Amino acid sequence: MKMTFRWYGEGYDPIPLEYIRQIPEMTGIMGVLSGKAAGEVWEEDEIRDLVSGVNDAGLECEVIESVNVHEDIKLGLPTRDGYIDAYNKSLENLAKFGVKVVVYNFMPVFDWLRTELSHVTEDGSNCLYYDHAQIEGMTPRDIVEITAKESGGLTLPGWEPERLAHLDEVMKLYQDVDHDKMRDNYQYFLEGIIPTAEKVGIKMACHPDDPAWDLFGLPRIYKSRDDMDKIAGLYDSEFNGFCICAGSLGSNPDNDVPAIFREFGKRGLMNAAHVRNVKYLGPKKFHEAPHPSSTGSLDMYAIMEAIYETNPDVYIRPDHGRMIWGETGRPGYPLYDRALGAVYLSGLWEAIVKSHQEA
Ligand SMILES: [Mn+2]
Repeated sequence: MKMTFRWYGEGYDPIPLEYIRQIPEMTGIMGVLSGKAAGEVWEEDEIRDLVSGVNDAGLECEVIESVNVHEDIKLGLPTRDGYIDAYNKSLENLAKFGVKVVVYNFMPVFDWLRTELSHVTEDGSNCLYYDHAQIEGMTPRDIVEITAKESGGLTLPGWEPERLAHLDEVMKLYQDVDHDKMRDNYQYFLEGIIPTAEKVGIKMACHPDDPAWDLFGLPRIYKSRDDMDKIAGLYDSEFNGFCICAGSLGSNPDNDVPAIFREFGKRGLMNAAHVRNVKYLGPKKFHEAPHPSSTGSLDMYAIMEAIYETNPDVYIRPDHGRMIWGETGRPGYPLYDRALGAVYLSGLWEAIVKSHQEA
């Protein structure tokens, strides 16, 4: 496995690459062009600057996250063909600079969503928190405003101001899109881009909806093992795979997270992995936990073992972290707690590798 770290880029991420490089066993970043709106082409010179900057810091940039899919594609609007062409152009450009995997999502309107971004826990650290009872009294606009206010001036993925200006209009358009229609639109997108991904050698890795249930009546189609099976069936190719995110799927205790890693690893469809823990507090209520198994609801050893036994070369990263030791910054993406997470996962990995050698 290759341990990586999400990094938002110069001017967008308060964490210097040098600090990421100092995390033991860190090999690279999962990078992004943070200034890009969904639908825009990722140009060669922009990608070159990103990749060379990361390489100069002694890190690899083989995985890109958040080449965002334009809402018109998800809605199936006539304008989607132009956006699919742009997406293909971005893939072609990324491949020229050694990118091997692109993580993206097909979530309607919202990326991951929480009701509190700095929920104080008993040890004084703070973390991302979700309570569905709070959502039920809110409109989509309320949750957007809360998120913007709590994010400390940093734009969260999926919450770019230019997308939100059209929120009411987009919510209305989704009234005609149910889960099946959403999957049809997804299939149209996959038919448009997977041939290009295959040609240029980039494996696509779709990230789950987070949390793993429907919200505001929107059709969310990647919430469970069965959803993944349907997505895999939309376009049969190892280039149409998943970024399996333990914390996102783990928000719903009905999901057997280690089994999902194992099944889709075995099927050759685990193209990237986010490995983090989540603490289940009740129905549709959780907070994000430190990475170790003992502090949350997921069996992290079982997850890492499933990865080892099915796709030991996969790109992995710790996912959201808590704010600890007085750190401030982008909610969910601090240095310290994610570094602890990376080292913990590397420790599990060493133990698994050695125990398998001795067996
Ligand atoms: Mn994730």
